[in-house]
Amino acid sequence: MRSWHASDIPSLSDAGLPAATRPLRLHDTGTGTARQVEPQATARMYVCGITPYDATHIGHANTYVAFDLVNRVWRDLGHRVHYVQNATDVDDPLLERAQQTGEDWRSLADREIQLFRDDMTALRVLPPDQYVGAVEAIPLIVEMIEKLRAKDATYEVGGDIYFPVATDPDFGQVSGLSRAGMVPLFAERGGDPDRPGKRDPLDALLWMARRPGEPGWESPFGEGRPGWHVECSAISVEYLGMAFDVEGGGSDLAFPHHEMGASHAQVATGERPHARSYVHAGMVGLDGEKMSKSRGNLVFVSRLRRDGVDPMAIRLALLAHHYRSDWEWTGAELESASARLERWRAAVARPSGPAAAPVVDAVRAHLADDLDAPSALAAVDAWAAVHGTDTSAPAQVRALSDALLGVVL
Ligand code: 5CA
Ligand code: ZN
Repeated sequence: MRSWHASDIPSLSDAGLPAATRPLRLHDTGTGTARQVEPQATARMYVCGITPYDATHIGHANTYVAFDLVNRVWRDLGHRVHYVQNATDVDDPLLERAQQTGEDWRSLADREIQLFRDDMTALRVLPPDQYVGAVEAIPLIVEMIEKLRAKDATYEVGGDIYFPVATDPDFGQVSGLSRAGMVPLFAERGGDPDRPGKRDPLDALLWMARRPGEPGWESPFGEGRPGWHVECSAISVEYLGMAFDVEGGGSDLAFPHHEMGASHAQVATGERPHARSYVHAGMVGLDGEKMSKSRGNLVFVSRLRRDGVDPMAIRLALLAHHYRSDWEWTGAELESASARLERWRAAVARPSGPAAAPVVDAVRAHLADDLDAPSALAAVDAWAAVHGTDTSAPAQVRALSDALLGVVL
């Protein structure tokens, strides 16, 4: 599928600033520790994309802005970044929504994906190099299921194909959860632990035989559609290979989604790990509950934009929270972000300011430390709060904010 427009990133060295040196450390969910990610010249990242209905709410935006920081920090360090994202353009919740409203599921998905592209462009989230829909990935998905079948890592229940988790000795390492911790999450997040005929309640659906009234595609296992986890597993392995640097998404994807995807990939290829680090953003809530399409308690980026809110203020409101924290969206978030944006804009519009090198160093240090954006913003606040005599500083801080924080002043 078409990705979206990449906003320009100013070069900090052209702005007269020194090169970045501090490697990025990110919190890895499975080990529960912050680890240095050590990408090669080309850093490789996969971030799970939207299921295209009710896009783009503030929770989605928070997750994509978090991984956009990873992308920007890597680029600042001189890496090329190979970034891949999917869109789950056929799945149960999308089909259910289309059925409820009587809309064709394809037009619903197309419209929401376009809305998402527009929101991401407005928020200056750098686009993936490959933006891949589940439907267009069906041949890749079938190929992965065939590989699993050849390794005796599939079985059938009532025409549907399952993956036995027992075939992956590393199952559990992505989320770091015990079995007792997994079972309730599996049921809550789209799994079917109680289905009769499964060998293990946690075994994951790879291919679902076509149900009446639903779309289906021909495959060696009969007409049907792909399960959810194998979609991201197949797309990531096809475009990035194994042992790519970061797999990302919101914390609700750690289990079962990223756990299952890793097991599928590891068993299908015989290589490990699927990703070197599994990184998860916190959940944004509204009125005491996780913001989610199924609950309907949503604040949309497009709605805020239509109401005249500056997308850079939305971005600053998100960056004011550490990406791993769970937090609640309120109108006050936006007010303080808008005030901060005004202060920063006023400061870079001055003819001179305090020297930029210390604030550049501070922003880089905070972002390298597991993306501590709130501290990075505080460093820019401190710079903007005082006057100075360095005439190159305002342009340098403008370039810093644009390149590393994605906030155009
Ligand atoms: N299509 C799948 C991933 S393959 C999916 O989870 N789609 S989604 O539309 O439900 O979510 C898209 C991304 O936004 C995921 O990374 C998810 O973890 C994240 N997300 C969803 N709700 C929230 C929320 N309330 N706060 C933060 N992130 C969220
Ligand atoms: Zn995914």
